[in-house]
Amino acid sequence: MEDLQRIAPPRLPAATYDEVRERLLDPRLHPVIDKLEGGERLGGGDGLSLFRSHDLLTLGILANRVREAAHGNAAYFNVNRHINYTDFCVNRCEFCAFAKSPGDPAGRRMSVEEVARLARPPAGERWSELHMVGGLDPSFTFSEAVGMLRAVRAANPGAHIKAFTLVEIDSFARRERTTPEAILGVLREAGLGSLPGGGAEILGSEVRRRICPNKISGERWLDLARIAHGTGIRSNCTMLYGHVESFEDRVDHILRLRDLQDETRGFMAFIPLAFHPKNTRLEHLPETGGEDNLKTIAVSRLLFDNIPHIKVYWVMVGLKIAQTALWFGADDMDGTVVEERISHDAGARTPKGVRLEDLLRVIRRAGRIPVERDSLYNRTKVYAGEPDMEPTGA
Ligand code: V47
Repeated sequence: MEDLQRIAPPRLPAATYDEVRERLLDPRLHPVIDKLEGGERLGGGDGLSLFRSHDLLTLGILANRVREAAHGNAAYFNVNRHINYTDFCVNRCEFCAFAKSPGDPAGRRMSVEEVARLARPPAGERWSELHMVGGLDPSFTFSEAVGMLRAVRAANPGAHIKAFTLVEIDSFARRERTTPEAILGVLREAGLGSLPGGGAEILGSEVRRRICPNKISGERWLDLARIAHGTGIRSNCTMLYGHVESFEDRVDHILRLRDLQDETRGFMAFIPLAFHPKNTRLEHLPETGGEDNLKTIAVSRLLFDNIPHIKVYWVMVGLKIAQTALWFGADDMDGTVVEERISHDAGARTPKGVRLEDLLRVIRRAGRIPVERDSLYNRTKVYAGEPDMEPTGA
């Protein structure tokens, strides 16, 4: 893991493992603490003990130790914009409120000109990253995707383009009757910088059968990530949690990603995505709670000893939980986003985007140091200075 101690040393000394043991509420965590102290990798059983525990503060202290050992007091973010160019999708996953069936008058696909217009920041603003994903839209051809990338690159030459889920890459390869390697090569030449982490959902086949039966399998998603990393393209990985999955499914998902990361080292960040039920075919399910959101961040940090960054996606859990998560294992908050649709179509009550000043305030008020990064996690600006600790709001 990166050593950021030099730039952003922890402000408080981390609790020793003996201090953690003294305050432990859940004795089932003893073996996990022993392993962490001994530098031993946690296994599936440990992951389950952690997920099953309500000793949230212990989970937070343990995850925070790992987070601070790697990243000190830094909290990363970027200045980005999301663009969802088409909501038409043939997959029609049960958890998705964003997708429309091809031909549905409520759906919309943007023209290349419109996407390029959105990619160009207004005067006085800048976006260092454009995050672009869409549904599996049969009317959107691969050559149009390539044209879109070229147009976006011309409209905002300085921005890193993080685009297309592995599900879209698979669809392009099948429709073009070629390999994912060939698709990725053409996209890279047209301006693709990296791949976002969407489409992983829960990798296990039983959950997939229930929530996304038409989507590529978990094995295929992992194969595609392996292929992308093999071509030198880095990516993120996600986990959609809080629907029909069990803790076993979550642990299995995380360990499968961890195994692949041992092989490729191509994942930059892991992002747990909190399920939003409104307007989906799983609307009867409750929203995730703050306890689960913080726990999932903490357990992810503890199990992923090989993925450098754990991103708390403020769009899906809210700025207040995201801020708190900076003490529960998260070191990255995503970005300014500008216009998010996937979780907002499913009832998210967060703003669709935030201003840079808001992100800085949230991070500083958590007692962390805001560090702006590029899409490959190079630090571009450290916003040093003592945080304002007066308790006048988040
Ligand atoms: O793959 C869909 C999820 C993902 C819902 O790589 C939902 O930096 C919650 O992957 N409730 C897309 N989630 C978003 C995504 C992402 C977001 C931010 C950063 C990055 C990154 C990637 O959103 C989908 C799916 O797993 N999703 N519907 C829903 N109702």
